[in-house]
Amino acid sequence: MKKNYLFTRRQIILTGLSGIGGLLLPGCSKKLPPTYGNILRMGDVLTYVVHRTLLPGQSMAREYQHSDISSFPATGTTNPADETSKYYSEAWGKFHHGEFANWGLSIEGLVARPGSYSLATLQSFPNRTQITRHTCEEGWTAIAEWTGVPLGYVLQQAGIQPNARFVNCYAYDDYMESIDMLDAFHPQTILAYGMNGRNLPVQHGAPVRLRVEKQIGYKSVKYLKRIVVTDEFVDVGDTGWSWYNGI
Ligand SMILES: Nc1nc2c(c(=O)[nH]1)N[C@H]1C(S)=C(S)[C@@H](COP(=O)(O)O)O[C@H]1N2
Ligand SMILES: [Mo]
Repeated sequence: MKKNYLFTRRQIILTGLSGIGGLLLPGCSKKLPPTYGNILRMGDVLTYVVHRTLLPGQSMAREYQHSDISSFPATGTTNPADETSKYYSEAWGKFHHGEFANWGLSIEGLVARPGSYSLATLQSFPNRTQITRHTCEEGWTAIAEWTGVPLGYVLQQAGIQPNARFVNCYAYDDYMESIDMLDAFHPQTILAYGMNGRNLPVQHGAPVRLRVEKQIGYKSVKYLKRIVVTDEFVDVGDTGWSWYNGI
């Protein structure tokens, strides 16, 4: 394993963190997490603004020891090649069949160099290994070791533009989640291809999933297909889950 990658303060300041200021400006509703017209959801925005202005943005999620690693349930989609599933993906099935040699993660949007990153390319980048606790909104937690490349490193490679505010992550099972720049450049936010010292298993999102350790479990998108950097909040509809769920 190569040494863990850390961002310099300068790199972080130079990229999208300027977006946080914009979030607090009145009159740019497309820049704020949505309330879906629901008065209760106003709390989401309040939590977000309070977290992002009062709390240290880059505090680390707790990391554990090898002896803390637990069994780990697989939830949501656990096999995109299942033809009986509503979320069946023929394309993912073909990549899986070819051991993901032809798989590529597309990075698009507000980047100078949009393109596709193969598994081998992602694995050649500096990596980080972390043992963390996953918290699912359904009420369970589990601890595992994850290995991958920091998302921020890949966004830098792609030439992320200063007006970037959100990173939208699309999966082969039509799942989608977005995160802001503080989470995207958080040192523990990684594109994980390894779990507990092995390749990422199918049921946990092979070949590459997002790990967002500072957010609740549903932000950690499995079966990654496309990452789109944008300056506008993309409303993917009301799943009943709050957009911001920092832990
Ligand atoms: N593509 C995709 N990503 C996903 C999901 C999903 O159904 N599809 N479920 C989410 C939820 S709610 C949780 S708790 C975790 C579950 O990850 P696991 O199956 O590795 O436990 O993945 C998240 N990422
Ligand atoms: Mo979850």
